[in-house]
Amino acid sequence: MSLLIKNGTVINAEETRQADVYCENGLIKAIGHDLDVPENTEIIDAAGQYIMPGGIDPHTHMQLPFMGTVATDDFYTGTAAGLAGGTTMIIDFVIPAPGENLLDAYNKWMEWAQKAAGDYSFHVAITWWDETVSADMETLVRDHGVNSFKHFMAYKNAIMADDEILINSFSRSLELGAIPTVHAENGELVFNLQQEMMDRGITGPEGHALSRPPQVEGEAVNRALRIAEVLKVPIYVVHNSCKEALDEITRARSQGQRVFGEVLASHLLVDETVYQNEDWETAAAHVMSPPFRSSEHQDALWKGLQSGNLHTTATDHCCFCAEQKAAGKDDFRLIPNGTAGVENRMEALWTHGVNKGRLTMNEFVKVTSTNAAQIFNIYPRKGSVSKGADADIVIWDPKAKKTISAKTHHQNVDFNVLEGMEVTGIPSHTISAGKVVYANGELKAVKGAGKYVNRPPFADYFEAQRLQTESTKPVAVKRK
Ligand code: DUC
Ligand code: ZN
Ligand code: ZN
Ligand code: ZN
Repeated sequence: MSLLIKNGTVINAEETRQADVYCENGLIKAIGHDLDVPENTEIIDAAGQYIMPGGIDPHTHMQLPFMGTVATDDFYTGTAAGLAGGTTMIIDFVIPAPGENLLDAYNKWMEWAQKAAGDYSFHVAITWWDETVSADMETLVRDHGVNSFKHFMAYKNAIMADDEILINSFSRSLELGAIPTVHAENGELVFNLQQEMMDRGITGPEGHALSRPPQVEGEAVNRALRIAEVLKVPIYVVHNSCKEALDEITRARSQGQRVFGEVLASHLLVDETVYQNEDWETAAAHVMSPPFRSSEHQDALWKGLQSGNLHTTATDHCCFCAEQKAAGKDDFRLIPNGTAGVENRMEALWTHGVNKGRLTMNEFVKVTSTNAAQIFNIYPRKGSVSKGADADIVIWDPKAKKTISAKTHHQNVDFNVLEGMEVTGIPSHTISAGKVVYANGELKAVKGAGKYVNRPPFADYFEAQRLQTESTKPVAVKRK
């Protein structure tokens, strides 16, 4: 099985060059000109197009059991939709219920993911704490290729991690060479504000946004970063949606902390007015956490990406249809949180990032693929069009146009938060493990073709963190 992509321009995070790319047995075998290839090699002419590393979406929730229901895109339909949009790998979340054994949960998710059409990996959430959790974290890192642990600082009475859990788990992560990640919202404050909204008779989706103001997020980001600072552990903050969150990250980074920040394409492109929509269903379809914000926050987030204080773009892809959202008809607290996006992230970011000069093409590759690969330690196998890397590639037609719509998307959900958005710059072909899985509008995803990607523990910056910890350990005062 061999494939030659000819006449295109290779765009990596660090370089742009004219070259042909030859793939064989799932890997990139050669890059250059006038390559010698076997006779039966499939050829794609990419003249006028860009050859980029396939997108990595580091934040998805396929078939997540959540808030009394299950997200509608499963690992097959969700990864297939990703492939249609140039995303060739997802990092999803194993979320054990409090008290549930971590390895049991991991195995359950692994079984669900066997039908994935593209590559996948797992962050594992720490939702409770005891010695067995600590031991299972080690097993996950050592034997199962998990190098990141997620903490929900919101969702009180469900999966919320309090400070005790954060501190135990962050410390353990440092010992294991794994990176802690946080969903940063103050869950106690959200709980309190939700009750206040209900008491005021605000039962609709606008109550969702009103109970999660930016300060709720800023406080939690600050708390997580300060805990990480004291424990000297690197940290990754998922879905930063507001200036308050970004400001904390920027401050901590300027003080030398190893902090990484993620932003969702939807937070960059959809604003808070959606919750004022008079149509309940439309407003409810946008309920996700953190909620959409005002344009002032969106501007700040774009600048965060530009300045390098935010590193990755994701979707938090978590689909619920109208009938599922309807569970919260009389109480916004019961509307399942989540929106779709895995299919549209790259084209929307290209259109509103590259085409508007907010991102260079190389920066686009960084924030859609390379940075995630580096932060989660799978680079250069992923996130790079280079010899020896996995042949996960998107061939990008910068002139092609389409209009995003739930009527035509591949995501298994009846709503698209980017409905009606016209994009210029979309994939002409997506290649996964050296095979063409999407070509000129035709999806050829293969159920079960995706592979689990092991992510080894980090060596270098964890060693650096440990050295710092050693050299700054307090000592007792010597007394006579
Ligand atoms: N936020 C969502 O909107 N959905 C899934 C989980 C989350 O944190
Ligand atoms: Zn050539
Ligand atoms: Zn979250
Ligand atoms: Zn999420």
